[in-house]
Amino acid sequence: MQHHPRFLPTPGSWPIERIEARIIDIPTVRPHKLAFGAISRQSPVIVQLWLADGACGFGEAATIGGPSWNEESPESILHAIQNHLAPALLGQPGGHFGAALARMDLACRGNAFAKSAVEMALIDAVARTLGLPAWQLLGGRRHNSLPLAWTLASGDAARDIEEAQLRLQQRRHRIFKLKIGARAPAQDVAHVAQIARALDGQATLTVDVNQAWDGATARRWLPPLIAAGVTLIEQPVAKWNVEALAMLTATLGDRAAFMADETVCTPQDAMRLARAQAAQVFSLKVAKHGGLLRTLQVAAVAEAADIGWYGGTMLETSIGSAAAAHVFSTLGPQHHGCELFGPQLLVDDVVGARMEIRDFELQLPDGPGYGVEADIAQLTRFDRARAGLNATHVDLGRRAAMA
Ligand code: MUC
Ligand code: MG
Repeated sequence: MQHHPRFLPTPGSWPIERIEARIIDIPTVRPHKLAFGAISRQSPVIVQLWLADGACGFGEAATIGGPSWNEESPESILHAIQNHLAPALLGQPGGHFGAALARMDLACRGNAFAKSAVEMALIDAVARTLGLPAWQLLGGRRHNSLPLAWTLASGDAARDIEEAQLRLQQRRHRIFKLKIGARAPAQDVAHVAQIARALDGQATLTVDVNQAWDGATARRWLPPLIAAGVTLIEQPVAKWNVEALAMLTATLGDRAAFMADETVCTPQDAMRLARAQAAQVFSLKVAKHGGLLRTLQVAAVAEAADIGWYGGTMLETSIGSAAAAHVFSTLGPQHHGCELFGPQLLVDDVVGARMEIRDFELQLPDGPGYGVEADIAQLTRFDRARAGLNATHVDLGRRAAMA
């Protein structure tokens, strides 16, 4: 009987030869204030993965405020990659993405952000060795551009209004997401209403409460926010509080759309939310889902359950943002745009040319891999190991002072 090798060698299946990861620290253009504190820099983990033919791909996982947004931090991501995920993949065939994910799952439970950075670099490397844009490996492109939101989170209404007006004038953004939940709800409502009045119908407004409210607070304070002009409400309650999210969707969902963020990570989370009819939109983020392929799985549950999608961000550089743009470009029409504005919030970037923003839309990149070219000199410049920075991520002082 003829012997069949388990994996037939194909150009995309060169073995994985080397995986390196580093933390880079890049300041933000202004303090970015969220319910849990203020950040003044981003510290993404950048992964570089080489196949045996020399092709090299890049991946990224960014957290917000170290382990403040969810459990993983840049340091835990780096540790998981160096000690568990990279050893599990070395020597494995590059193009077998599902098998690579399964090996990473065996080597390491959870750690979705860490896995996403490795998988992102793997798909980039394989796409590059095949000379294809990544979207072609992810099901094919359905969008060439997507409406691009900007987050107003300076904490100061006058500054937020100035920022929004400039971006409207530049024809860059007309969807604005306001971060609330750090102050008393009445103050948040006044802040949002002031901005809504100033923008007077020129923009669409979203609020992101980042889990800060309990169900009763949300039920009490969301109606005045909706009356002020907010049309999309993101993660008003704790990630575990699916019952409250379902109650809000049932009672207020005809006046504004409710979007799940922290509460929808795995495909199983997506199923639970769909069954509970707890959200009308899912914010999709490559990192929290554990990679591009699992983003497609969560998006598939959304589509099957008549739930819309939104292209979320963890404020990545242009590497992670372009990878997300590729997967979002393959999704269906029931969307609320995207917020891949991370590069604009950072003082500098780690690629040659950034993705273009034109007529309020992000132009989804083409070209091999994710269509952006990593700049090694910039990666070296911001490398934490070289700069000797510590691991402080979030200014909790402001929050503590308000408690
Ligand atoms: C989040 O929770 O959505 C996305 C945009 C932004 O300003 O913060 C993030 C995190
Ligand atoms: Mg959010």
